[in-house]
Amino acid sequence: MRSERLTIAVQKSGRLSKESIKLLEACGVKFNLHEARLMAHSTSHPIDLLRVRDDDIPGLVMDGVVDLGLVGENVLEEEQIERTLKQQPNTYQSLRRLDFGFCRLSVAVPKEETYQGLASLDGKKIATTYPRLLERFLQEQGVKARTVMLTGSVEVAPRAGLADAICDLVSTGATLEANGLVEQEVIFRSQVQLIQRGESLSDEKQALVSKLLTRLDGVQLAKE
Ligand code: PRT
Ligand code: ZN
Repeated sequence: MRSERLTIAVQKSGRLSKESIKLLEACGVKFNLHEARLMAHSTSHPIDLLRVRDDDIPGLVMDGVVDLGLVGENVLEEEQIERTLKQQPNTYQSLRRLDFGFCRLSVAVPKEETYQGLASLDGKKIATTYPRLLERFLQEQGVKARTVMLTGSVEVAPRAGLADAICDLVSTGATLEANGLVEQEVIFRSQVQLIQRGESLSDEKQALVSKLLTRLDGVQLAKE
């Protein structure tokens, strides 16, 4: 039997963790967080938090393992393209776009390279953690470049001779600057979304989600 507690997947530790918990708490949901634990139970509502790596959140929602998730659109869209190609479960409902986790996925090239538009990327190797988003962009733009998958340290790939350019997340631009890279193309803009699994929830759980959304809208409005 399915648990009657609403389960929400959030990032365990990283850029989205604090804001995710803060948002839920601002909605009146209280938690007893133990740093090391995967699960956290709400002391005020029938809600359980599942604290995982952000990359796992879209899949957990699409597989219906959790009811809701808070995740960046970059990770969400990458997973959806991947699952669509592999014919795996890929549905979810977007409930709200939230005002944190803002960033952009951009192509950047070493500053000593002359860049004359997308044609300059033809035949080049581009290192990225988001190969599906990058490939979709390249295909749409008719650019024939190769993608090199790296899960970390993408910004050092050109200097290390692993790639000619990179496609990575940017917020202030300081990391690109520090690595002698120049942002040339923004291929995707991202912020955090609250998502729900595609399959319907029990009436009780859906009623709790509606209550949460009402509070969330109040919190977001108060911030404006
Ligand atoms: O361990 P886990 O897998 O959960 O965490 P992670 O290390 O994969 O992710 P984390 O915590 O770094 O980022 C989580 C999410 O935050 C991302 O998926 C984005 O949705 C969002 N986000 C917002 C960012 C940034 N801004 C960001 N600037 N994620 C990463 N960065 C990195 C970027 O990759 C680059 O290394 O910050 C650097 C660039 O920042 P600037 O300010 O120098 O431009
Ligand atoms: Zn991650």
